[in-house]
Amino acid sequence: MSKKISLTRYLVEQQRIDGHIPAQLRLLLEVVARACKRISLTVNKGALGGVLGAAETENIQGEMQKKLDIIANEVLIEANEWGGHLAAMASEEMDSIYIVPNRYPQGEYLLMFDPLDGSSNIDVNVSVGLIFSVMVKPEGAGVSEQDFLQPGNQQVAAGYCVFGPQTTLVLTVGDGVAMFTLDREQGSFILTAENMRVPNDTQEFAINMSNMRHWDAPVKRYIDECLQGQEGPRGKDFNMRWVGSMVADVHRILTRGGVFLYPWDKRESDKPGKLRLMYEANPMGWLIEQAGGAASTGKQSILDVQPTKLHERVSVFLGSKNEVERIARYYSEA
Ligand code: FBP
Repeated sequence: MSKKISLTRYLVEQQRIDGHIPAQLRLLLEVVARACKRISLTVNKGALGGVLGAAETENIQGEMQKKLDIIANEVLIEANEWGGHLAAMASEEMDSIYIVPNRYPQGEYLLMFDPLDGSSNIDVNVSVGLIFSVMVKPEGAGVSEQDFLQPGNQQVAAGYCVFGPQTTLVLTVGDGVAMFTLDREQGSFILTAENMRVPNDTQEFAINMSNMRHWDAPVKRYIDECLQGQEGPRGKDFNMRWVGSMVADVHRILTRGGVFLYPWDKRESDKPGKLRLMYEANPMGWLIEQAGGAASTGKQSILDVQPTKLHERVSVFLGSKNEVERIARYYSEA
């Protein structure tokens, strides 16, 4: 990639050449990218900026919020509420939807986000990130939580930003997956990969192994066979990686393949899983599918799940197609 193509230029060309993205959506993506830059700088400061540690408040999921969860959430709200491209926003860190105040023009899009994913890694200098999903508000006056409850296959844009050794923004508007790296000197995101592809096969799985005794039979069978390696039914050795930040684990899979599993488990048997459908599983699932991979709950494609509530949880299997399909087959055989 010789010429340095900025995110703005990439989006303008996508809009001009393919007419793939309407002007308002392009603006929205540029605003989200600007917010990512601000959050990246704040995360990067760490203890020097006094931003590490807990915030003494809980979110609707009953999780203790981190200071950076709240800071990142506020940066995204402030950046996006006045631009005229949004009707409302929803976040992991907000109980209900945030409707754009009447003092600003109401737009046609709905933005959902996990403002800081990988909370357990924030204070220990391990990669964290931001995940977002964009949908169109259904016709009709006003906006409500019901307008957000659309299946993932209705997304018009999705992406994540990893705040790690590099700050990397990865996104799709339904025409493949592109990656941009923040050039801190220029202060702009530069295109560093296009048409990212996830290989169909892999020898690397990502799961929190400490939960093994709580898994259901299909997951136990799948991981067991991977661990048996060459001597086992898979006839090949598997490696394991688990960062504990979904953005970092999924970024590795988009970069070199792999399969990510966060299944239902008996610890909270009344919940379908830990990860949230609207602003974790849907955007990551669409990115992986746009890169030739697959995303499943074990029983159906994640993108076909009809949501019933904003902070709904779901079982997640995503990555290299043949592995995700094998896990789904084990569920159908169970
Ligand atoms: P949040 O940090 O946004 O709550 O996300 C959940 C998450 O941290 C994912 O990023 C990650 O994949 C998973 O939970 C890690 O879970 P565990 O701590 O059980 O390994």
